[in-house]
Amino acid sequence: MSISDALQSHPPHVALLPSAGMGHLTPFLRLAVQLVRHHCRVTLITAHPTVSLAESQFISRFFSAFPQVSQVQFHLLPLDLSSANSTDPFFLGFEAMRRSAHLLSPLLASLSPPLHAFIYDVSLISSVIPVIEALNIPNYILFTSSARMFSFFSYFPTFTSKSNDDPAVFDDVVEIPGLMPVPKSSIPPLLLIPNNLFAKIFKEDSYKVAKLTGVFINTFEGLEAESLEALNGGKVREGLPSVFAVGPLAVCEFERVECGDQLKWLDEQPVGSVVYVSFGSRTAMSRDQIREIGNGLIKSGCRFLWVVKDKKVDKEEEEGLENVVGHELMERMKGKGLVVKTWVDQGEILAHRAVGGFVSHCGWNSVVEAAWHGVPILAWPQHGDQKINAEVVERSGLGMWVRSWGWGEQVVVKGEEIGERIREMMESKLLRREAAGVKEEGRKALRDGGSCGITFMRLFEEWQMSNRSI
Ligand code: UDP
Ligand code: G50
Repeated sequence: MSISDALQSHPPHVALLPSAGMGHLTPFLRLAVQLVRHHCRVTLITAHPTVSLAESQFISRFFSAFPQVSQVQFHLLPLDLSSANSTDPFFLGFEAMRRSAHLLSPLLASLSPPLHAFIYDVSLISSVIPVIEALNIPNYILFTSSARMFSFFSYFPTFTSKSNDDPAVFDDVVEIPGLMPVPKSSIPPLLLIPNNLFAKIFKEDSYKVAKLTGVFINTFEGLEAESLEALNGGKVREGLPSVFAVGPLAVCEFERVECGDQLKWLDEQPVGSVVYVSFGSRTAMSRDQIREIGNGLIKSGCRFLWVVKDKKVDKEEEEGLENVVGHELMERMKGKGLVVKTWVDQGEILAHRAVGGFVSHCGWNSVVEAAWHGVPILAWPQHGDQKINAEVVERSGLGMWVRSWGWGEQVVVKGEEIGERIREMMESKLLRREAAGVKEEGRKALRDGGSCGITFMRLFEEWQMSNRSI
């Protein structure tokens, strides 16, 4: 019997547990869709409450589209804020899940049929491992960033022990075997601040990666050959689990949101003439920087579709667009582009033929979506893993990065400079050609007989071997 016949008659049962934030939830739901399409039985464990409205709406849309996926609700215990050492609502979301992880034990044990695999978020590793080891279920994470960032994460215990654990004395570059060096300036800034919540989670979890059965990453050879080879070739750290490159994870139909006006406007613009500007789902910009971006867009002379964000969490967005951007600037932008302050359908925008460039913070989902459509990126990392992702963008040819712009809140980048760099990106034939090459590699990975299908088959074989009953 072939693997696909065996899968259809005895489908493996997989449970997924995403963590807080759209950047973490989105790739989980896209992976769930792939597993369903490969005939797996899928249970999605959803944490309540979610941090943002976008997350709860996304989850509802997913279950409406995939009624065959079972939902199990994971009710989080209230978090004692005084002991958490962070004010970031998404990190507090990670922590609430970590502190509630023991509640997963009865929940996972009661699933029927028994699980062949449990796939959960990277930010839960050290709290989930004790639970899962007691239940003896193969355990995987979906790493929600790049393979390069996973290399850094896996190598973190090695280089911090070399630096006596004091982040202040980290070397100027981190030399990860098999990879281009990571400069200190690219390290997620919170890791350089001792005792904050994110650094604590990152450190605890990175020590435990060898205990995982495997790691899923939304990436592909054409984008990250170097890191994938270093990871699976055993160079980065001894005893690392297998890394499964399951990307590019395709944007799915259930993600569509109403954006008729924007698409209609894009339909009226010439091919490749519009620059799309967005910094993802959880990055608010200072008012000063917002004004400079507006001036920069006008200066660039390009048409634009710009998504403004004023607050980290959507529930707190109160001010109207005009108040945030300013009346005078809004007037000057009229007829030149579209400015919105709502959730947009990024998948549809990047797919549109009018869009010729993307000013992006380099959240990993945005990078892979741009790669899928071959849209060149002007990288402007704001925080976290985004500089390490920008290194991938630059190296793969998908985009350009102006390092002197620094992290989001370090400096206010002037409109003049922003405008010039946008023009440079939009006019670069080289970038367009290289981005088209990355797109072609991504499409190849998803074709019949491509690397993505082969990776899934390898996994299913592993699951079948580990359990003769399927
Ligand atoms: N996104 C979207 N519309 C928006 C803002 C974000 O569809 O208005 C999606 C985007 O396509 C991506 C995800 O939300 O899939 C954001 O994840 P990413 O890793 O790019 O950045 P983060 O928001 O986590 O910083
Ligand atoms: C969010 C963030 C900062 C940051 C990251 C974020 C990542 C991604 C990978 O997702 O580095 C990662 C997340 C959580 C974790 C380990 C690794 O515990 O604001 O750096």
